[in-house]
Amino acid sequence: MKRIALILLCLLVLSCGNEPAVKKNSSTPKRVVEVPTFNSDSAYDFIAKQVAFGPRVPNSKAHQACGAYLINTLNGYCDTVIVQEADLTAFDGNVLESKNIIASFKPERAKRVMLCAHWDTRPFADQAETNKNTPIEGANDGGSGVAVLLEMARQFSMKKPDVGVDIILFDSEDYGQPEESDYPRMQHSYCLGSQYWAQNLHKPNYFAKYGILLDMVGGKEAVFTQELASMTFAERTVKKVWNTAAVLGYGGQFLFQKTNLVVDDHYYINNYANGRVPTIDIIEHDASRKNKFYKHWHTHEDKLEHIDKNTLKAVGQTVMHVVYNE
Ligand code: AHN
Ligand code: ZN
Repeated sequence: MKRIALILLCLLVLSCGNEPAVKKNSSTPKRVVEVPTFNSDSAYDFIAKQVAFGPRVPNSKAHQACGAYLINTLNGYCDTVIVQEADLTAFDGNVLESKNIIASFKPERAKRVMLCAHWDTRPFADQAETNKNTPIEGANDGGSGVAVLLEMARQFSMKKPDVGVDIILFDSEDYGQPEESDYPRMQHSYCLGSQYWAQNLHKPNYFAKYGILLDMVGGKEAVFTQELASMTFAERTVKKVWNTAAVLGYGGQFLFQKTNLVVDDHYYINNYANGRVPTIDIIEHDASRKNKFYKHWHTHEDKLEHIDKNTLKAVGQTVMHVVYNE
């Protein structure tokens, strides 16, 4: 009997000492997150789908149809979709029936990130030599950013990131006044949808840790530099994204090189939304060109055939890695 009591006592002592070898505290290394693979074939198909509607110029049939397609597609992947409608007056007096599309994962989560792109395309080709007044296909300028976000939404639907995510597709970004224009000069004629959103948030107290804008992210051998407004308002996020790209092997496309201001959607988000969403711009920078952007920028050559899946992959995988690690 004594012997049994002794064995029981020993077992008790042993089981009490059976604590986990590593205590969970602040010194525990950061958790390792499995990041799904960004599928660039799927992203490419999302560009093809948009381009097939025709140029997505505000107030056109193609714009209307593509908007419906984007809302429907995001509804299939995300928890909620809010459509913010606004009539926005362009430099030429046209009132653009605009739709900002806001699709969310975990809309109740306080900790969130915002990812955005513009979905409309330019009504002119003012950088082209001929037919400057006919619209562009906008495979890269309009199509690519949206497509990368749609593919990310598809991935998020299969494996939700811990952080809340808002994907915002801005409208009426590219109806800006051409340099040669007979209309009186209008200030801030680009980015009408994001200007409206930044001054009329879709939720009154909307806040995100940071925002990432994707613009022209499908060009062959595109390089992305550290643009001034991104560095001024969201330097930590620029560093996080560029360091992540380097770790993933995309350092050849994400250059640690500082470049001049680009007045893009992020500029208005940073300036008008009271620092609620410090936002960076991932936009192709071409040092060899006077316009500094994608080589087919605002020409009729901005077509699907010039889209490079490797660039879509570099951007999509990098941003996904950042999001899943929040
Ligand atoms: C300007 O051309 C003033 N900003 C560049 C914004 C833009 C146009 N992104 C794509 N198309
Ligand atoms: Zn453009």
